[in-house]
Amino acid sequence: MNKFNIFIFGTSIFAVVFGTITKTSEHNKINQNYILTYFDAPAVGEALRFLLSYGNLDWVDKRIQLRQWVNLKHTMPFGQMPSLEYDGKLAHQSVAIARYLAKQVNLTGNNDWENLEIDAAVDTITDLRLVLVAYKYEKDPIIKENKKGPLFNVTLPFYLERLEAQAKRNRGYLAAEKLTWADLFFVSFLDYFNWLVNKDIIAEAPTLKKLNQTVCEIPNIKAWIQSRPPVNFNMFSL
Ligand SMILES: N[C@@H](CCC(=O)N[C@@H](CS)C(=O)NCC(=O)O)C(=O)O
Repeated sequence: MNKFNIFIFGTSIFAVVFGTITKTSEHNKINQNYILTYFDAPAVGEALRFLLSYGNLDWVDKRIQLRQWVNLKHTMPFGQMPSLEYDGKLAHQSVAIARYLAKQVNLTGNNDWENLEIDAAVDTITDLRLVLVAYKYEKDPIIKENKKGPLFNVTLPFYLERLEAQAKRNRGYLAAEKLTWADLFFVSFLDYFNWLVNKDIIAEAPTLKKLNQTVCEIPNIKAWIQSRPPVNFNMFSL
């Protein structure tokens, strides 16, 4: 090897080493953790916290107080939370995020039809949530009183009888005859639903009660429930 070749060889080694260092430090700049941003409440964010905990993923639980929200709202893709940050990217829409996380933690169906059943269960739970929220936040006391009978005597039994039957048909789960993200989604909402209507909505649904117990006893979920900040719904009582 003459002097020139040694120079070229040395330069190449330097380029490779330097390039690798540069790439690594750029790579390190990108945050590989998931950052879940939501209000300091369960509601629409809790299903995502359940899924991140279930999969033991590396995640940050970023909780926003109402007084901070005014300065943060414009940073969210559609002005709402939750959002999920990952690898320099920002996602929104809780159900889309939940479906993505379910894929990461293997809580999806085994085929397209099972995934359809899971999606339908999740959409049904969202339909129920919207009914309960509309009742809870009805400002006109007369309209609220008029909604009470139909909600408690017709709508809630309608949903719960069907969800109970669905769980019975699916070996105790909401879809696909196995534990899926629909089950975590449902159980994550239960405390919130009960708070919205001030009653235990699954009190007379033994299969759903068992499902609640099954999900809450999954070790990673149990650990999350035990370690999470105190549950606070009142921040939504605007
Ligand atoms: N479809 C959206 C709804 C999100 C949503 O309604 N977020 C509410 C909190 S639960 C929010 O950000 N409210 C504050 C605001 O709109 O300024 C999702 O599921 O992510």
